[in-house]
Amino acid sequence: MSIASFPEGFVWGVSTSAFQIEGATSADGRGPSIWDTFSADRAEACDHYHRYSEDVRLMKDLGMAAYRFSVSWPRVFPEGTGKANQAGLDFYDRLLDELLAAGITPYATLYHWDLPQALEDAGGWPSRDTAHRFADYAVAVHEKLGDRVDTWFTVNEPWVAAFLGYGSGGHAPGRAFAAEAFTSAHHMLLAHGLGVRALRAAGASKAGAVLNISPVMTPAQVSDLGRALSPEDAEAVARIDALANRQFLDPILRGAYPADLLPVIERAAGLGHVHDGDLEIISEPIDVLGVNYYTPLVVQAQPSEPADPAFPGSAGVLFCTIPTAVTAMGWPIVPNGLSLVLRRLSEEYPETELLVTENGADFVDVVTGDGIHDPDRISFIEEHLRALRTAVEDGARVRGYLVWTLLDNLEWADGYQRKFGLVHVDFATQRRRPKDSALWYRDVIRRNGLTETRPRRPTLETVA
Ligand code: PNW
Repeated sequence: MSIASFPEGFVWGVSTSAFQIEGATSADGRGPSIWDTFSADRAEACDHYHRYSEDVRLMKDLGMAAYRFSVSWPRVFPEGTGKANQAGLDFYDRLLDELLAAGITPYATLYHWDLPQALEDAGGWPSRDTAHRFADYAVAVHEKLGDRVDTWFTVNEPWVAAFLGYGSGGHAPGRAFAAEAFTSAHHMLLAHGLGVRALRAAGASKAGAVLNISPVMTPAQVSDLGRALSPEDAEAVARIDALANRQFLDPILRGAYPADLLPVIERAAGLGHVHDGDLEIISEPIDVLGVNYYTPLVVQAQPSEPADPAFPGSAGVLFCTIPTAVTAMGWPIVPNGLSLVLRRLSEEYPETELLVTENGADFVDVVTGDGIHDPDRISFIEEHLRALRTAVEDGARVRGYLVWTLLDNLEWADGYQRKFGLVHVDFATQRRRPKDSALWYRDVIRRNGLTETRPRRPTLETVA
């Protein structure tokens, strides 16, 4: 049996986030977050707050080397400011002890979208003060957990948090104003930079950002639709790439907003929120860039198209559906988008080490008495791992891969119907059962590689 192996020391694991699994939303003094307000009465999630031991045991049995979790800000600062709530921090203390006893390396994310409601009431991310409160919070968490966590991530996917939270309103806090989305994005970048500085000053050994990076393609690039790539298409691709990707990459890794994005920001929000010195803070060097990859954005020029509120400034750009297999959520499955992203990042930002911090998919699983069958998830992960391996062969510096996610969980505005887990959760009983994909992933980890060559899902021709 031939094995497509991965580099020695390649880190295998899973990612989760606090609000999506913990539940226990008022335990031990936790305050409300914007997601409690936005999706009231659904927050028991996986009751991980009480079942973390079982969940760590599951990860151990599956052979996970690393676990990326997020800390719930409103557990630590129920009112957003003031004195840290030790009872809330104690939960992560217990979790870390359990992880380390199981031989699993913890990666901690500080902000995975659960802003304390009190900070939203005081202005939320459109307010600059929130970035400073984030730095205070980073210090408090590091003080308690810094002896056992050596890799820290600041803000998860600022594009989603800023542009779905304050631009389209599809995510908490449900506001829909382009100006607020841009100022929120800047303040999340500032929070990242202030957080990295604070973590370093406190002695953290590795700190980084997690960005949702999508390759942006035109239909002419991903398939032959009989339409040549026009200069207008190329401009549409560049505009969406600036909004989705370079808006975050360039300030963090180059200390400047992309020149082609500045007029777009200025038209929507002015530039008064970008203070002198901010970009210097935001570009504080990082050790690792977390890459979340799910699906590409596919666009072409279409003059009559109105702007999409999640992409202010996108008038004249059509977001296209492409004839490829999709997940249950309807997200196109394009594995070599991951190769493109990893190659591009290692070419454009060669100093930065990469870690795939999220990749995964929701499917309709077949639940039977003898197991949970999810062949589509196995194919999805396998194809993305082959794509990752290709990028590594081409020289990309990728230190590991974390599946999104360990457990079926609370998928934000979509609630419980979306199943991204390697492990099935029966929400009536909280019973956990590993799916076929979990067992398959365990074997990949054991041999540090893939074996059988499965028939590949027919994919579109791409530029990769
Ligand atoms: C990521 N989009 O969210 C998050 O980091 C996870 O918490 C989430 O559960 C997972 O992916 C699956 O959705 C995204 O609209 C949410 O492009 C929305 C988008 C991308 C990522």
